Amino acid sequence: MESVVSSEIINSFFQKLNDSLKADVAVVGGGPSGLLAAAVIAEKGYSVNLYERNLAPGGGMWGGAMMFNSILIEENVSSIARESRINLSPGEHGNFVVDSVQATAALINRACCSGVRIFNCITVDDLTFNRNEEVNGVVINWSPVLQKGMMVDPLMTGAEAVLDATGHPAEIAAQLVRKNGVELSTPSGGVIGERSLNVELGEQNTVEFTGEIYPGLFVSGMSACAVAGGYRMGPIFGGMLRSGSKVAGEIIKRIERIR
Ligand code: 48F
Repeated sequence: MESVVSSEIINSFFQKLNDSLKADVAVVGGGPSGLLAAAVIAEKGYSVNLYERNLAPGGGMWGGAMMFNSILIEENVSSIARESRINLSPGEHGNFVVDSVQATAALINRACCSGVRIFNCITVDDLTFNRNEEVNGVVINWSPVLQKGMMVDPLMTGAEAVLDATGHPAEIAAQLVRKNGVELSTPSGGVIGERSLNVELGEQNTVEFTGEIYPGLFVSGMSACAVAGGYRMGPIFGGMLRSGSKVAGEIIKRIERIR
């Protein structure tokens, strides 16, 4: 019986890993914007891998603000929230107050139910290029391997579009510029870094700066703000959901264009 249990786990994981080697989309980071983008793209029938460095996807959404586990969502994002089965309670100024644990669990559930292949404990360490110097995949390794600094080579998986949803550090975009000296479609051509906090403009910037910053590489959420020099936002998550929804549409457009 013991070997049967192990065998079923090993077979199902390696089947999933093998199926993931050539996906339509690779999402890096399982915060709110990455989870929503992944779910929306998968719901349209595309294959999506989502890589999350930590044990639990969810990013910075679980803990609310300063670990008070409530967050706000604006009225104009209520339809996305309802589609995602996030429970909304009316707030005082036209916003909704949301339990951050329920909201995070709902986004993870939506991604899982839509067929997104979630790989937790795996870090995206680098990107791959095609002959036209466009991004066409990701380089992955077990998070503990990287955290321990072990000299173990990674594996690669192909994707027609890669989404950097890594939050404040914009890790993948920063890595792309640092290693390859390429120009991004930002005002400076590089990763500008996020500004200090402005709730209103931070929300706007997150959505406005969401999109393709280099052929094959997209940014969403705080990564979009950080890349383009946008304001940091507060514990309001509507912008994250709008960003995820916007980038999903743009990624699908790219895939349809290059096919
Ligand atoms: O930061 P994060 O929650 O991303 P987001 O969608 O949302 C931001 C908000 O949570 C909050 C905020 C709202 O006011 O400012 O911070 O922009 O989640 C990013 C996820 O990416 C993972 C990281 O562990 C986190 O769960 N991640 C970061 N780098 C990598 C990664 C990487 N190289 N490979 C895999 N996962």
